[in-house]
Amino acid sequence: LRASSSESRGALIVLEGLDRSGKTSQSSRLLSYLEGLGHSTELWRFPDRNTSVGQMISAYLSNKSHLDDRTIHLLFSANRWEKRSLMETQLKNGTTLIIDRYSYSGVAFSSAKGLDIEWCKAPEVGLLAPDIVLYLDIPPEKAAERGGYGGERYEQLEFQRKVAKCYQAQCDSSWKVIDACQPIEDIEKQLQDAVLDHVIACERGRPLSYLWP
Ligand code: DGP
Ligand code: NA
Ligand code: NA
Repeated sequence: LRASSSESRGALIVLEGLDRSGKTSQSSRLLSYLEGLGHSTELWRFPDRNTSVGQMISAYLSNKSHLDDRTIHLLFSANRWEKRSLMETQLKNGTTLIIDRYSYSGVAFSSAKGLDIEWCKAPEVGLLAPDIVLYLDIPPEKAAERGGYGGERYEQLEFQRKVAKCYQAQCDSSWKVIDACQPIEDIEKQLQDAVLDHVIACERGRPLSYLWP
């Protein structure tokens, strides 16, 4: 007899970092790696701009609309909540999810505006907790030098400096911090090494947990 807590599932892998830290391209490489090993894997991102909430967020980020800081905070959170049940279904189906940004972005970007960190964390309570947070660590100045800041609302050096501090405030020993200034292939390899044990532990029945663990 197997307890339900020992059922096989996919892993929830989160990538975090400043804008231009390389999350998006590394997420794709990680997807190819895990698929290549035969693990059912999907790549998601937040904000998910395809939902109606996501379209409101997208309009805000591109400065086409203006919303109160707490209002937009709650919309970003709602955008994660609207995907929560599908997330759980997929994980229980055995699919590993790589997620480009999650609740830690929510807390970092809003507390960087001066909102209270506990207030920022509250609406995330009960979302699924990641099995591993991979933080692509880059000095804000280096990220800005990479260019390709697309001109969205938060893509400014001064603000990204504050966001970096707010990520640091959340970072603990459960995060895997990776120097994002290294060559792309080195980062890729370190991410691969960091996730594999978690994918296997989840396949062997590590129970799901919930924010904030
Ligand atoms: P991206 O699509 O990853 O470039 O994200 C768009 C921007 O939104 C980026 O500057 C990070 C920011 N962001 C992502 N998630 C959240 C969130 O939950 N809250 C806030 N305030 N900002 C977020
Ligand atoms: Na961006
Ligand atoms: Na995102």
